[in-house]
Amino acid sequence: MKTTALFVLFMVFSISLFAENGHDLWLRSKSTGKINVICKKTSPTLTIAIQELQKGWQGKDNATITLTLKSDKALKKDGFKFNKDEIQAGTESGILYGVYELLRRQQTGEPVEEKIYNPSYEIRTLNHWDNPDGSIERGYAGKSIFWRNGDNSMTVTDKDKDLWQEYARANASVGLNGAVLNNVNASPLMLSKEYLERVKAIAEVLRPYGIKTFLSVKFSSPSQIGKLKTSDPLDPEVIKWWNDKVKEIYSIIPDFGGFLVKASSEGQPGPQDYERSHADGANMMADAFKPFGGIVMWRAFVYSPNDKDRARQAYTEFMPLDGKFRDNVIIQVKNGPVDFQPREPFSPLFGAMKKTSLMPEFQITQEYLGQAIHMVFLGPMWEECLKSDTYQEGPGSTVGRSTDGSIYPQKHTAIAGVSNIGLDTNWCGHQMAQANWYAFGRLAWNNTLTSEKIADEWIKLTFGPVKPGQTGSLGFSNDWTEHFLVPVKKMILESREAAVNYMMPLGFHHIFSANNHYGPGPWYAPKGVRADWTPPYYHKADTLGVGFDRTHAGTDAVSQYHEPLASQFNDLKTCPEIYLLWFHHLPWDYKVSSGRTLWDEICYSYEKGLNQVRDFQKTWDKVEPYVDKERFENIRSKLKNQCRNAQVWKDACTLYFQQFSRRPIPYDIERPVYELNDLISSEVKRR
Ligand code: GCW
Repeated sequence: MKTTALFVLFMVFSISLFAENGHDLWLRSKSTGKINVICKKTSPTLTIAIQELQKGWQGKDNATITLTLKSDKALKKDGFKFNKDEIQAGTESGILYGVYELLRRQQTGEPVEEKIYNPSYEIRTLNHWDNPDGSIERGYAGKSIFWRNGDNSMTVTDKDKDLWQEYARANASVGLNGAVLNNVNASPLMLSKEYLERVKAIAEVLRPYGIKTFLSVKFSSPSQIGKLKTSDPLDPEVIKWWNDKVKEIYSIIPDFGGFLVKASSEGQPGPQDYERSHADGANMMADAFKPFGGIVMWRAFVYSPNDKDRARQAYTEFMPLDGKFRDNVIIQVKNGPVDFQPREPFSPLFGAMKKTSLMPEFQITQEYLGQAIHMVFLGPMWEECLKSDTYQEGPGSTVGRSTDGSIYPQKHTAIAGVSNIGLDTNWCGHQMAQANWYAFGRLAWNNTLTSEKIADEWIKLTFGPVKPGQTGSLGFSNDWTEHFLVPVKKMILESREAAVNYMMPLGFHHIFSANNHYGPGPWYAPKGVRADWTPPYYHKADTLGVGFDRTHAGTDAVSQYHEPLASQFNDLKTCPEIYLLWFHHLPWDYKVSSGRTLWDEICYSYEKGLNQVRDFQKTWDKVEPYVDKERFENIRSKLKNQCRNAQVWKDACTLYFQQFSRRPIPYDIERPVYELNDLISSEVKRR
């Protein structure tokens, strides 16, 4: 008897913990019952919706669901409504999103509330920084799924199509509806006939999942591939070239989304090469799109080497252009004023440009957050940004509300995330990094969701037991919830703050080594490298103190924020401590709120971050019985690496800054285990 029970228990475990390589993402769940679907229309999208219901149904056996295409004034494009046993939407993609929402609710055990679900943004897009040769700028999960090098680089294989379909499905399942297929540092090649044919093939696979394709373009394309003498946006031949190109694209891809443009930025060509403004450049392209309904996403990521404060420049360049852009131009603004740092205050452009559509750009790929080695859940970072109050139209004018059409009547609303996926089997390099793809999609759909809610869903879908009968609302046993969900969720939710602590606490930013943006390099300042590409420009440490003075007495970047923020950031008494060294240059013995000196607090923060990672390791080891071996080991070995690197960060930064502070590392924290010189020389070798 006893042996049989043990055997049954063994079977249950071996079934629910079968090896998983992570390729199925958060879409692992299988149907446990039969479902009848009534749908009067047929189409590729509706067929997918029906099949998804059949594949994933976890509700009452033999239930009937009706899919109804019917508009309703309260339904936005892509929105849907749950009525009793019915999903109603005005568009086919709305039906598909309704299906995914219903299935997610079944799988995570959430009630299916009968109400309307509308997306926060009209365009919810991934930006792929993929190059035509298949490499990916700041990609850490293998090569591009879209492009490759070699003789057959343009041949579309069945394998390509299968992968693109899986990609499309994953995106649609979280509500994403756009994909920019190539790097913003764009190759003009992308607009050639050959490449457009491949874009067409990709678009065909993505289309039934409601996903539109977009391309990044190089501003100098008319002169580079069009053989024109200039790419001046006001030149009639240039205007004609772009008009013809856009027309050609629509003849190949009739539902093409539009262009993403990085111009007059980091050495990329742009309108400023011809003494024209960003508005001249963007509007010229926007006019070409007008007849087709396409849009131009124009990036505001600009900074010149000569300015004394990089953080001020996007605002300085773009504010005078407010109101000068066509209504099918959206200015794409990174969350912070510098560059996807572990922590930045929000970009002051949000809410400030009142007559121009603005869209947030987040970075899913962890360029500055440990790449595919560190576990850093970015939900809390994006939530922090979206919920930041700009005060532009009084309290409550959050970044989210000032970009999603709630406050300003934008013709188009959009949000972009720089993708973290590649050809790696698990898509993202790190199993946990899948959570960031998921979180971006969920926030793009609903920018008021909490990270806690998103983490909860993702963990249940990604690690929940999958044995038939064990999923769904009844599927999460108390044991699993207590010993897996709760600790893993806590760990994930803490991970971003931990990264800030062991990398750049208290408002430090951009103190990375060289251009790889992985490890610490507060010392990095070789001769000949642009000052604003070296950390001393940002930390400004000397024997008197540390930090960037952006107050009225300094570069006055604080004035770009609406009151009461300008005063709050300017005044040491009210500046949030998380932004202390972002806005202030302070003496080492300045007293922070804990009562410690600034120097001691810096050391304690690094120590805290490192200890947090050590705790993550302990948490993860304890959940071993609840995870399949492959994914367990992947995460365990990554955490080990993360811990070693957190130690490097702590030692490098405390020892480096100690040269200026000339104070002891507080005696009750662990002593450094590395020598500063060794860290510097090993970093120099890696450059
Ligand atoms: O974060 C920086 C990156 C560049 C990137 C640039 C941008 C695509 O280091 O690799 O280029 O931002 O966003 O344009």
